[in-house]
Amino acid sequence: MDPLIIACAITGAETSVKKQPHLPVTPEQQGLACAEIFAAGARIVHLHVRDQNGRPSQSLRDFENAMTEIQNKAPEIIIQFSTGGAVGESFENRMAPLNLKPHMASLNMGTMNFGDDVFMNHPKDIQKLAALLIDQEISPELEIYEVGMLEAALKMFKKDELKAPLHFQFVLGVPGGMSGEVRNLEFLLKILQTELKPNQYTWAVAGIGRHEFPLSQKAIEWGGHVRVGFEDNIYIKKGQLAHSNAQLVSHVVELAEKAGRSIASAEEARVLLSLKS
Ligand code: KMH
Ligand code: ZN
Repeated sequence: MDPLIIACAITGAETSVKKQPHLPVTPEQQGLACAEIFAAGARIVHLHVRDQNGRPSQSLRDFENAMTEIQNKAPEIIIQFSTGGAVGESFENRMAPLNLKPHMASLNMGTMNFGDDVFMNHPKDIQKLAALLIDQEISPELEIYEVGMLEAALKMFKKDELKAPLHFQFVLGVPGGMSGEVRNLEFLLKILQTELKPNQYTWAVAGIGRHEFPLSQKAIEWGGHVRVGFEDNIYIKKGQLAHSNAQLVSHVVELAEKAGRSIASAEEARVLLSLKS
């Protein structure tokens, strides 16, 4: 089995400092968090940033400030920008920070209810962003919240609007998408295995809330990769807040060690994901 790539979504757009006091929101805090998660075993940071008032931001300047700190404190980490931002952000704003040329960027594969909101991803915008990422050699991570989005990604691949190797992130447990039951991951993987050749894709799972570690365990066992972090889950165990993103990463490393799966080095992660930049 390939070594395990752990990604960490350190901040997100929906998590608040009120709910998780250790949430990194300033560029300095995000740089420090990246040094800690990298030391713990994470190789990718999925990055949302905040403005000076702690509000979700898609401003290029805010991304630049965070990126500078991250590159100083964790020079080897793979930086993946969120292009999802916060619900309600215009697609134009969501794409703007890509001028900074991160290694990777998320590409959300469809529109969905997102809790009490609607997370808009118009097909035309998805196509436009996919083309931009290919052109700029920024590797897309395909964010899949339900099966229709996987079908949409496969259709785009067949039309050559997405290129192999594809990297899928199954984000399971968002109210409005598929729930975080293991059977849902199994179902999605069956489709991947039917439709694609093994060398055409890699996959990871991000379980929301209490689903984070049970789904991580399955990804470790089944040859996938894992995302954890305060964007998805703020607890280390039921009712106990995690004291850092790195604590969540360390827990996954322990699960991998118990299962006999090695952790990818930064270089191995770059090769497994065929990163160009
Ligand atoms: N904040 C969510 C509405 C992404 O980063 O690409 C969307 C999100 C996805 O977090
Ligand atoms: Zn995100």
